[in-house]
Amino acid sequence: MTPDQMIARIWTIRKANPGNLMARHFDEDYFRSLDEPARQRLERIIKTGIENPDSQMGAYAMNPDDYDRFAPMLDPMIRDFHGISAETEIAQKHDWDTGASPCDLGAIDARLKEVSMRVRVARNVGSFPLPGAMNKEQRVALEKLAAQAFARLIEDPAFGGSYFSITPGTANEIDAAEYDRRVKAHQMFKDMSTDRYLNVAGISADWPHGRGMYVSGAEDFLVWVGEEDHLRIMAMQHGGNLNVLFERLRIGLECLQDLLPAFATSPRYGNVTSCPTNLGAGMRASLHMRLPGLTSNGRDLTRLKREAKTLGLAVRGAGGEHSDAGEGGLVDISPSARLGVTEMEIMRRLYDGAAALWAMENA
Ligand code: DAR
Repeated sequence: MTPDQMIARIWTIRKANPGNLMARHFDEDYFRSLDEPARQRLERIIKTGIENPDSQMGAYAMNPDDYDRFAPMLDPMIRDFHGISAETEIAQKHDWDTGASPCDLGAIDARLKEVSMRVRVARNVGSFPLPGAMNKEQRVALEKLAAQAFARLIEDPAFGGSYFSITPGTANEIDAAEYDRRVKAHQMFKDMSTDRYLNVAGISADWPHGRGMYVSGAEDFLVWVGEEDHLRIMAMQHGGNLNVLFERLRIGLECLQDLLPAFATSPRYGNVTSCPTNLGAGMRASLHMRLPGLTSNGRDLTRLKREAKTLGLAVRGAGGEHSDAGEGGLVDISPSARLGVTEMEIMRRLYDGAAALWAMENA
């Protein structure tokens, strides 16, 4: 596709898919002001949004410095998605003081002692390209680095556990049956080669090489290797006490930080991630709740999404991104904000939002 053909296609997408932030903020003069190597780099970043017009963001960074190198194009998209005005200075701050503010949903209602909670952070090792631009050797090399770190975690009684690789021929390789079992258990990530957004961006290339998952002995601390980011580090528990959940993540994250090369960070955007939607804290905190009243028993999420949005929450099915509500109105709710908010603000918003939705459900 020539530059003129690409630009014409973007204008068509801008009209037909107004939610596509890449098309909404594409600046032809800026693009044409770039030299050929820079144009090619930017085309790789926005290719997913061109070939998938229904994209929300429509771009994935290929290298940690893309966010600064292509700020005239990416910053307006980032501000639009994260709700940050052009006048506001972006300077990501961090707060992991998990004991400062009690957030125990079980203390609100005993029935909330059973909610399933998960909080994950995305991290990328700064000395590698981001997943969209890695070759197979780099993917396997990164996995080897991560597996060495996990070996140290496995020796630690506070973690223990195992590392499961899906890279053919590796010592920790699991077979297809075990892989499927772990996916069904909501532990391992799904086959990325079926995701058209990730395929176009190159993020799912070389599947399944360089991919795997660490699971702690208690199965409450997991690390995905080689998914949309180099690492997705997560804690998962039942019970409603968000302080305990976040503290588990904080401890595990600090251990990994000490065992791995430096993570990619930006003074403005905080943790650097493949997708601009994950910048900042790089955190998605979520919990599953049964809200049959607010979802017409899972058949219609319209009202719940409307109410949740006023609380700064996003709603999706319990089966992950692009899934429907589960039995009895089982949904996944999570704070939308990730950039410009600290980890503790995210925890508080999840707690306050879940409490408010529970009150609406039982009004
Ligand atoms: N397909 C991408 C998804 C954006 C948010 N979700 C992520 N990063 N998993 C889009 O631009 O729509």
